[in-house]
Amino acid sequence: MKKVITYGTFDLLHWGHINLLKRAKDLGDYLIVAISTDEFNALKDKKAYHSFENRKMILESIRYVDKVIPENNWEQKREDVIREGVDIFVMGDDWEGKFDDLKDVCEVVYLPRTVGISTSQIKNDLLEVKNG
Ligand code: C2G
Repeated sequence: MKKVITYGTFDLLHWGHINLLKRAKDLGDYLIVAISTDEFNALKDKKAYHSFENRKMILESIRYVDKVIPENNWEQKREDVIREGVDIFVMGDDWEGKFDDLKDVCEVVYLPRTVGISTSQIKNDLLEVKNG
Protein backbone atom coordinates (compact mmCIF):
# COMPACT_ATOMS: atom_id res chain seq x y z
CA MET A 1 0.00 0.00 0.00
CA LYS A 2 1.45 3.36 -1.10
CA LYS A 3 0.99 6.03 1.58
CA VAL A 4 0.81 9.76 0.81
CA ILE A 5 0.93 12.69 3.27
CA THR A 6 0.18 16.39 2.91
CA TYR A 7 0.03 19.33 5.33
CA GLY A 8 -2.09 22.44 5.58
CA THR A 9 -4.61 24.64 7.37
CA PHE A 10 -7.53 23.83 5.00
CA ASP A 11 -9.67 26.68 6.31
CA LEU A 12 -12.91 27.62 4.51
CA LEU A 13 -12.46 24.46 2.44
CA HIS A 14 -12.70 25.15 -1.32
CA TRP A 15 -12.23 23.44 -4.66
CA GLY A 16 -8.52 24.30 -4.78
CA HIS A 17 -8.03 22.25 -1.61
CA ILE A 18 -10.14 19.40 -3.04
CA ASN A 19 -8.08 19.44 -6.28
CA LEU A 20 -4.92 19.08 -4.17
CA LEU A 21 -6.34 16.27 -2.02
CA LYS A 22 -7.66 14.37 -5.06
CA ARG A 23 -4.33 14.56 -6.92
CA ALA A 24 -2.42 13.62 -3.76
CA LYS A 25 -4.64 10.56 -3.25
CA ASP A 26 -4.23 9.60 -6.93
CA LEU A 27 -0.47 9.28 -6.31
CA GLY A 28 -1.04 6.33 -3.94
CA ASP A 29 -3.64 4.30 -2.04
CA TYR A 30 -3.85 5.99 1.36
CA LEU A 31 -3.82 9.73 2.12
CA ILE A 32 -2.89 11.23 5.47
CA VAL A 33 -3.57 14.93 6.03
CA ALA A 34 -1.69 16.75 8.80
CA ILE A 35 -3.90 19.72 9.62
CA SER A 36 -2.47 22.77 11.34
CA THR A 37 -3.66 23.25 14.93
CA ASP A 38 -4.94 26.69 15.94
CA GLU A 39 -1.75 27.20 17.96
CA PHE A 40 0.48 26.32 14.97
CA ASN A 41 -1.59 28.60 12.74
CA ALA A 42 -0.69 31.44 15.09
CA LEU A 43 2.98 30.60 14.37
CA LYS A 44 2.12 30.76 10.65
CA ASP A 45 0.51 34.14 11.24
CA LYS A 46 -2.79 32.61 10.17
CA LYS A 47 -6.12 32.82 12.00
CA ALA A 48 -8.43 30.12 10.71
CA TYR A 49 -12.16 30.85 10.67
CA HIS A 50 -12.98 27.24 11.64
CA SER A 51 -11.42 25.68 14.74
CA PHE A 52 -8.98 22.78 14.47
CA GLU A 53 -11.66 20.30 15.60
CA ASN A 54 -14.11 21.50 12.95
CA ARG A 55 -11.49 21.63 10.17
CA LYS A 56 -10.48 18.08 11.20
CA MET A 57 -14.08 16.85 11.08
CA ILE A 58 -14.58 18.40 7.63
CA LEU A 59 -11.40 16.83 6.22
CA GLU A 60 -12.30 13.41 7.68
CA SER A 61 -15.54 13.54 5.68
CA ILE A 62 -13.71 13.84 2.34
CA ARG A 63 -13.61 10.62 0.31
CA TYR A 64 -9.92 11.12 -0.64
CA VAL A 65 -8.77 11.44 2.98
CA ASP A 66 -8.01 8.29 4.99
CA LYS A 67 -6.50 9.76 8.16
CA VAL A 68 -6.14 13.21 9.73
CA ILE A 69 -3.38 14.02 12.24
CA PRO A 70 -2.52 17.35 13.91
CA GLU A 71 0.30 19.56 12.64
CA ASN A 72 1.76 21.19 15.74
CA ASN A 73 5.07 22.54 14.41
CA TRP A 74 7.35 22.92 11.36
CA GLU A 75 9.72 20.15 12.54
CA GLN A 76 7.40 17.13 12.79
CA LYS A 77 7.28 16.18 9.09
CA ARG A 78 10.28 13.82 9.12
CA GLU A 79 9.07 11.90 12.18
CA ASP A 80 5.52 11.79 10.74
CA VAL A 81 6.82 10.32 7.45
CA ILE A 82 8.83 7.66 9.30
CA ARG A 83 6.17 6.82 11.94
CA GLU A 84 3.33 6.60 9.40
CA GLY A 85 5.43 4.73 6.82
CA VAL A 86 4.80 7.40 4.19
CA ASP A 87 6.08 6.88 0.62
CA ILE A 88 5.18 10.26 -0.90
CA PHE A 89 5.12 13.76 0.63
CA VAL A 90 2.93 16.18 -1.36
CA MET A 91 2.47 19.96 -1.19
CA GLY A 92 1.16 22.65 -3.53
CA ASP A 93 3.96 24.27 -5.53
CA ASP A 94 3.76 27.51 -3.54
CA TRP A 95 6.02 25.39 -1.30
CA GLU A 96 8.30 24.33 -4.20
CA GLY A 97 11.67 23.20 -2.85
CA LYS A 98 10.88 24.00 0.79
CA PHE A 99 10.69 20.36 1.90
CA ASP A 100 13.37 18.77 -0.32
CA ASP A 101 15.25 17.80 2.85
CA LEU A 102 12.71 14.97 3.20
CA LYS A 103 13.96 13.32 -0.03
CA ASP A 104 16.10 10.87 1.97
CA VAL A 105 13.01 9.39 3.66
CA CYS A 106 10.31 9.69 0.98
CA GLU A 107 9.46 10.96 -2.48
CA VAL A 108 8.69 14.73 -2.46
CA VAL A 109 6.07 16.01 -4.95
CA TYR A 110 4.94 19.62 -5.46
CA LEU A 111 1.65 19.88 -7.35
CA PRO A 112 0.57 23.01 -9.26
CA ARG A 113 -1.68 25.22 -7.15
CA THR A 114 -5.24 25.66 -8.44
CA VAL A 115 -5.43 29.14 -9.94
CA GLY A 116 -8.38 31.41 -9.16
CA ILE A 117 -9.27 30.42 -5.62
CA SER A 118 -7.78 30.84 -2.15
CA THR A 119 -9.08 31.22 1.37
CA SER A 120 -7.77 34.80 1.57
CA GLN A 121 -9.51 35.65 -1.73
CA ILE A 122 -12.80 34.31 -0.33
CA LYS A 123 -12.37 36.47 2.77
CA ASN A 124 -11.52 39.59 0.71
CA ASP A 125 -14.44 39.06 -1.68
CA LEU A 126 -16.87 38.69 1.22
CA LEU A 127 -15.47 41.84 2.84
CA GLU A 128 -16.05 43.78 -0.41
CA VAL A 129 -19.65 42.56 -0.56
CA LYS A 130 -20.16 43.59 3.06
CA ASN A 131 -18.64 47.05 2.58
CA GLY A 132 -20.44 47.51 -0.73
N1 C2G B 1 -3.69 24.83 -2.43
C1 C2G B 1 -3.79 24.64 -3.80
N2 C2G B 1 -4.50 25.51 -4.54
C2 C2G B 1 -5.12 26.57 -3.96
C3 C2G B 1 -5.04 26.76 -2.57
C4 C2G B 1 -4.31 25.87 -1.81
O1 C2G B 1 -3.23 23.66 -4.34
N3 C2G B 1 -5.82 27.43 -4.76
C5 C2G B 1 -2.90 23.86 -1.64
C6 C2G B 1 -1.70 24.50 -0.98
O2 C2G B 1 -0.61 24.60 -1.90
C7 C2G B 1 -1.40 23.50 0.15
C8 C2G B 1 -2.81 22.98 0.50
O3 C2G B 1 -3.68 23.34 -0.59
O4 C2G B 1 -0.61 22.42 -0.35
C9 C2G B 1 -3.33 23.59 1.78
O5 C2G B 1 -3.29 25.00 1.66
P1 C2G B 1 -3.31 25.87 3.02
O6 C2G B 1 -4.42 25.42 3.87
O7 C2G B 1 -3.18 27.31 2.64
O8 C2G B 1 -1.97 25.36 3.71
P2 C2G B 1 -0.69 26.23 4.13
O9 C2G B 1 -1.10 27.37 4.96
O10 C2G B 1 0.10 26.45 2.90
O11 C2G B 1 0.03 25.22 5.16
O12 C2G B 1 3.65 22.78 6.95
C10 C2G B 1 2.97 23.16 5.76
C11 C2G B 1 1.87 24.14 6.08
O13 C2G B 1 1.01 23.65 7.08
C12 C2G B 1 1.08 24.40 4.80
